[in-house]
Amino acid sequence: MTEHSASGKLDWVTAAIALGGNLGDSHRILLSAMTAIDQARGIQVIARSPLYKTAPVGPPQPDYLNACILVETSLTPRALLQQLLTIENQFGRVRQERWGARSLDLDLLLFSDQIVDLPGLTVPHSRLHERPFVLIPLMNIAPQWPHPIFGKTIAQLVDQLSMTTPITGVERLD
Ligand code: A4P
Ligand code: MG
Repeated sequence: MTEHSASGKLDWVTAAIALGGNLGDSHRILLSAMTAIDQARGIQVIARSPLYKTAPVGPPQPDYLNACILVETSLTPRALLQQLLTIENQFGRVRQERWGARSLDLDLLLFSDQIVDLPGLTVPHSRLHERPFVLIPLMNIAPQWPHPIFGKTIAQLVDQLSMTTPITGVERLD
């Protein structure tokens, strides 16, 4: 099927990406990573959330900076994730413990309205709907995007989450 991106580019689709980091100069690293993503072939950044200071989820570790971006891309989900992993490595990501401290984590959150379940690639990201440090930045740039599995928009997922757990530890930096 032929797809159009939000701006009408033929065969380009819109995707959402989360950025996070809590090692080194996270402010500089996140902004530089956004630039690197924009410069990659077949990817164009069309919206950036502000940066948010967030309390760590997982083992004890420093606070994170988190943000989300929307991109238009002509890549497949697999090729887009591969590009993100390459950029993580350029920024010195060393994988140690799961959910542990990292200089740069890039997660592919949403890829058009597609559901992808392949070895090493799950889209929508499997924890997207339960993580305030992802949902709050994403709501800033894509409140009406429907989650392809749950059928609820990002704003509705935030409402739903805040009914079960008060959303704390996500502070917008401007
Ligand atoms: N993978 C599969 N699907 C995807 C996808 N949609 N996007 C695979 C990205 N990667 C995907 O990821 C492990 C493997 O997941 C990848 O090789 C890829 O093939 P990873 O980045 O190496 O491992 P990870 O990040 O330690 O684990 P994971 O499960 O991605 O953790 P999260 O969910 O990213 O959590 N607290 C705050 N406040 N802010 C944070 O940003 N981040 C984490 C990491 C923990 N606590 C945090 C934060
Ligand atoms: Mg990750």
